[in-house]
Amino acid sequence: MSFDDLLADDGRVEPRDPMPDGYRRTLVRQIAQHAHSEIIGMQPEGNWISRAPSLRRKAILMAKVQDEAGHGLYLYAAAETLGVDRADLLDQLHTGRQKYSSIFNYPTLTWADVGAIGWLVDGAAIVNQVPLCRCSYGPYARAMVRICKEESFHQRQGFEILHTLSHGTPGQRAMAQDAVDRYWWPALMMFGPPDDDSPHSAQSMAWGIKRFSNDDLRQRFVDMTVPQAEALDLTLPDPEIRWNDERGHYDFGEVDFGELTEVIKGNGPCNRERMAHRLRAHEDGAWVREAAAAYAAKHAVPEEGAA
Ligand code: BYC
Repeated sequence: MSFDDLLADDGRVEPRDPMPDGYRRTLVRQIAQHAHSEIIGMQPEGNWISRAPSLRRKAILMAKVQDEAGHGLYLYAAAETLGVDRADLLDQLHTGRQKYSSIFNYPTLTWADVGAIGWLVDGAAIVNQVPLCRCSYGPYARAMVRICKEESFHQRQGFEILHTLSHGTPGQRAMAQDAVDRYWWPALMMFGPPDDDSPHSAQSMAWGIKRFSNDDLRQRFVDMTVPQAEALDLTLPDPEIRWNDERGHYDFGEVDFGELTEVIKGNGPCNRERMAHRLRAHEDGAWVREAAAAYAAKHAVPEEGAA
């Protein structure tokens, strides 16, 4: 079946199927950015592993951060099915030629930020990623199924942290509110620029890579989150949020997309720190890559038919 017929039939494109160069390039760009986000996303929460307030919280947080490393690996593997090399993708991240999500350039100042990341950042990730389980490219869609299952645990643990804090001492409650105040707007920015300023959306939607536009997903996230904030007894830092009967959605205030542009350009509060840490970790891990390559060479199974 031709590429266009396959898409018209809502079929899945597989690695050996013919595909336009632009489709392949768009997928590599998006999947690589997504993989990079997962591994850079380990840093803000990783900062709190040694300071989690109990052994239980520490064990849960370690498992969550480890899940994110796993998501990065599935996604790099999905990108490799498109004929690119993982080491090259990492090199593009390290030299600033490929991006990662803006959200991970904000600091985690208190324990409540770990709750806010789980609730808001993983919540936004789920809204963005559930439709990607129906992405037209098979390996990406299948990777997203497992990632979304794990993200939903992550979101609930964040909600539970904030629920505990918001029903705790006045100091804990204030800490939870402060974290939500700082993470709300950056979470809305995760969905990308508004539709009118999104250069890739129309083509990605025509190719079935993205199923919904940036603004539609942002609205969906607001609609899902407002009632949850009420359940947490916390407020969202936007006086313009109110239910609109006519639209059947919550109205909300203007997102500062100038801030998103600045963070994407490298001028967010933690961009330099995140990249420096990533580079250091990559250099420190060189011996592991060398050892793994030596082991693989020694234990390589000869291909069938080879002498
Ligand atoms: N941050 O035309 P647009 C996670 C870039 S992982 C940085 O709308 P597109 C999690 C965009 O790349 C979260 N850059 O693009 C992990 C493009 O630049 P280039 C990551 C952004 O691709 C650990 C330009 O702006 N999730 O959730 O159609 C712990 C124009 O944008 C951002 C994914 O990656 C941003 N926020 O749509 C917890 C999901 N927004 O490439 C949680 C998969 C836009 O032309 N990705 N840009 O240089 C997507 O769904 C889409 O790529 C996006 C952007 C909606 C992000």
